[in-house]
Amino acid sequence: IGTELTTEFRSRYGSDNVYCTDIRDDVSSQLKEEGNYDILNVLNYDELSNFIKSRNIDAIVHLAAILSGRGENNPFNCWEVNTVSAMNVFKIGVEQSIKRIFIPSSMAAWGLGIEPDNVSQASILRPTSIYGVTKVAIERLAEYFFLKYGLDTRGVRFPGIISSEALPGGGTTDYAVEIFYDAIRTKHYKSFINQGTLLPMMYMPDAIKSVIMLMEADISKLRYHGDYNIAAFSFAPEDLADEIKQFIPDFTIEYEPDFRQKIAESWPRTIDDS
Ligand code: AKB
Repeated sequence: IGTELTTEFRSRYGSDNVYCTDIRDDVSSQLKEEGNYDILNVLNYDELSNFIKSRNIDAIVHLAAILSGRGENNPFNCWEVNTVSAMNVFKIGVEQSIKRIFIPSSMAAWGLGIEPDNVSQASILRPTSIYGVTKVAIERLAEYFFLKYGLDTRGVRFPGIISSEALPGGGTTDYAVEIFYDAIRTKHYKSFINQGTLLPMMYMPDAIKSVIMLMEADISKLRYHGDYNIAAFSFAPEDLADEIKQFIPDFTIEYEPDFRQKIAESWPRTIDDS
């Protein structure tokens, strides 16, 4: 998300007014060359705080996180990376009177006890992945800091996001991006998500638009803080394979579900974002 959001922010607000950071240096050369780009560890409170203060930053979009698939390899590390970094952002938000913060939540916030179709804003949040647990914690912290200090944090519960610009990064919905690369490279895809597993998805430009619309909205219009339901469309792996076959007729798909299948099955099939 950060890759494409940075490009959009630079064109809307001017490159000099946008600071893009990552812990890694292996991002696209476009990101590095077309504006500010710095290496930063969001778990290091002092480093983050000084960075924000020295540049007079007044709004933060915090996207660093370990996603649902990778999170299961080391739940303790996932908790640390996702929640400690968010807590650093909340603390700096309060201390430096940051005007607005965006931290995305995810459909991973749902799990046990939901109606899988048209899951509502108020549905119970009992995630089964550690990533989902961190997202629920961050949603609730966003609300808490708003009530306590008036800190303006906003967020949406993103479905799987499909980008043509950046590779997926350790999520359960990664299959829906990987499939295109394998279709072009080998005309075959081995899906770790099973046939018939319907999941909510969204095209990246729509996700970017949602962040901008929410960030620019007047606070008086907001009823929620870090946890707006948002939806686009839902499909299963075979639906995507059928579409790809229209362009690559000899494309084939096989199914070899792994541990991510269980995570996918705990998520809603469709989301009510009314
Ligand atoms: C993941 O699969 O972990 C993410 C998400 C739904 O938040 N794409």
